Amino acid sequence: MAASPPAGSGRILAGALAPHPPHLVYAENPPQNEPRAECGWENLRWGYERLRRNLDKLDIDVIIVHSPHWKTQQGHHVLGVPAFKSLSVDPIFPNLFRFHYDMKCDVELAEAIAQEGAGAGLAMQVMRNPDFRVDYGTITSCQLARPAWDLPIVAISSSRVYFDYNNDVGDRQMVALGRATRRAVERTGRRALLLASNSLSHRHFTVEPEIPEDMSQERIYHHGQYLWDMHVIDLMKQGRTRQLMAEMPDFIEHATSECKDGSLSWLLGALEFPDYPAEVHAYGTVIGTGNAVVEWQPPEHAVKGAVQ
Ligand code: 2X7
Ligand code: FE2
Repeated sequence: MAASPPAGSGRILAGALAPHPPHLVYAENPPQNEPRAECGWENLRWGYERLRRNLDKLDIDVIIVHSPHWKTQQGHHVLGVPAFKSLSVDPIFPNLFRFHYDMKCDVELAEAIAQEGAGAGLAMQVMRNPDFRVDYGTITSCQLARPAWDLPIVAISSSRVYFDYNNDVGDRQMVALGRATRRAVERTGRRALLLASNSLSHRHFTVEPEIPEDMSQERIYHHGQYLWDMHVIDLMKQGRTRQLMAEMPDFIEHATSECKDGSLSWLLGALEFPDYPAEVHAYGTVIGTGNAVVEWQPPEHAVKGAVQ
């Protein structure tokens, strides 16, 4: 970043649940991705288009993304190198995602998040390895929310706390990390967009169709998980995010949800548990997993005429 904005003037302009199935990037055919697709998963991709139209009206200067696919064993890590350029290959779907990324990072804000998190008793690390390969969850959510790659990123890892302890301990840490993120944004004067990169229900097919984008093969995997997804989305639409947090440990277990990696709990903590309605842009499955594109714009700086 050029000059640092005045301290204390920062705020979160918007937050989004921005799921990262690499299939969505594959289906869009951006020049950075090597494989070519005919089409696919339009419902979700058009939902992302609506999200982008809303976000483009905001004066955002940084994107902070929490990704389930940068898994760190010891605490929560943030990227602390000014730029990364390399090839990201999805380990499960190398046929769909071979993406040449070139991204800038906001190291000052990353360090502020690490400081605020440590001050709240969390184990925090700043990742300083310039050869580090950025995970596909971070890249996919950023590409779908802001394909121009014109803003610096802060990427936050998914610590194993849910797996080492339990869902309640995991959620408590992620809410604390969300609040630490908010304090860091305010202290450093940033105007931030926050992306929680996870899917909702996460049971998926074990055999890929011969043509990955053959939409006659895409469907809800399990009715019980679908009902959970609808319930969770309904709570978001009603602004009942405290109830959503209370039910999160059960949702994670019953729907094998990717929320177990903490991204959504982090976002809700950072947004101080919105009681205003979320804007749900899309819901759809990708290899049977449930994915929703959801936007929260705090009412004090919501854009008039946003696409609803
Ligand atoms: O990482 C993912 C995911 N969360 C959901 C669907 C398909 C692929 O990758
Ligand atoms: Fe994932």
